[in-house]
Amino acid sequence: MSRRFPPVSLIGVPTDVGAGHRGASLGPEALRIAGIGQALAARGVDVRDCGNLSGPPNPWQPPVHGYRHLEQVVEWNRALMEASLRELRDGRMPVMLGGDHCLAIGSITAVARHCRDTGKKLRVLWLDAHADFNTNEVTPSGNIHGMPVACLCGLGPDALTRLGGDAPVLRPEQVRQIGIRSVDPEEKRLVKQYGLDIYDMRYIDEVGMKAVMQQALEGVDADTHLHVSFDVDFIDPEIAPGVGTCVPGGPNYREAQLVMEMIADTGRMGSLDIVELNPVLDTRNQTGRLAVDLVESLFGKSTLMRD
Ligand code: EXY
Ligand code: MN
Ligand code: MN
Ligand code: MN
Repeated sequence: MSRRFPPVSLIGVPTDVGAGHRGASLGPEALRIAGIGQALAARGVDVRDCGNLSGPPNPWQPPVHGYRHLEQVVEWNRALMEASLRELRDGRMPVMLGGDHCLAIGSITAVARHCRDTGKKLRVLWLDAHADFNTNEVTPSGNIHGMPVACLCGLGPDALTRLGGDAPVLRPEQVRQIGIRSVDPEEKRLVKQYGLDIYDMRYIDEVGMKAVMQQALEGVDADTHLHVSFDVDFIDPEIAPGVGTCVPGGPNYREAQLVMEMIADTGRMGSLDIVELNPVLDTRNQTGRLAVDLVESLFGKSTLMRD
C-alpha cells in the first residue's frame, strides 16, 4: 500500500555559519547529487526543488558575547522562515536541505506559526547525537548549531527567539529527542531544568528502538503536525562519517530505518530538516546517499516485506 504524501518543496540552505567546521554549506548539493529529488518522485511524491536560499558568507570569527556569527545566523534563519512559511501556506511540505542545525530555528518557527494559523498541534522529533540546548552563557564553543532547541524554547537573543514574533516558539513538552549521546555539563543542567524529553542511547539500548518510538510518537493524531529535525550525526558515525561533530555509538542502520518507518506509519509528518551533512568529511558521498535512503523510508519505502 503506497500512502499518499503531501507535495514536497526542497529548500536548499547552503550555510555552515552555526557550525564549528566548514563544509555543511555543501550539504544541499550533496543531497541533490545523492538523488533526493528523484528518489521522492519515484515514490509518487510531487517534488518542487526551490533551489538554494542566499545569505551572508561565513565570516569565520571567534564568539562575541558567547555567540559565533549571530548576525549571519539571524539572516539565514529569517530567509528560511519566510521560504518555509510560503511553501506551508501553499499546502506543501518544506524539506530543508542544510546546512547546519542552527537552521532549525527558522524552519520550526515557520511551522509553529503555520500550526497556530491552522489550529494543529506541533510535535517535534529531534534526531540527533546532541541535545542542542546550549545558551551563550554555557556554550563550550559559541557555535549556534549547539543552541537551536534552547532558542526555540525561549532561551536566547530576541533576534532568534522572536524571529517569528512571539516567544517561546516551543514548549519543552512538544519536543522528543532521540539518539542523544553528547550533552555538555551545564547543558545537562538546563535540559533537566526545562524537563526536555530525551531518549538517549543508553535508554535505546535498554528498551529498544521500537519501544522508544512508540513512546516518542504517543499522542500523535490527526490534529498533529509532526516536524522531523534529522541531524545526520544522529546515525552511528561508523556508517555516517560525513558530519562535523561525530559521536561514536549511535543508532545502527536497522535502528535508523525503524525510526523512519515508524514515523512514516503515522502519516503525520508535515515538515522535515536534513542537516549537518558535511561532504568535505565524507567519502564518495556515502553519508549523503545513506541520508537519502533513510528519507525514502520517511516517505513510505520499506526494504522489507511490507509496502
Ligand atoms: N554541545 C557542543 C556545542 O554546543 O558546541 C556540540 C554541539 C554540536 C551540535 C550539532 C548540531 O548537532
Ligand atoms: Mn543538531
Ligand atoms: Mn548533532
Ligand atoms: Mn543499539
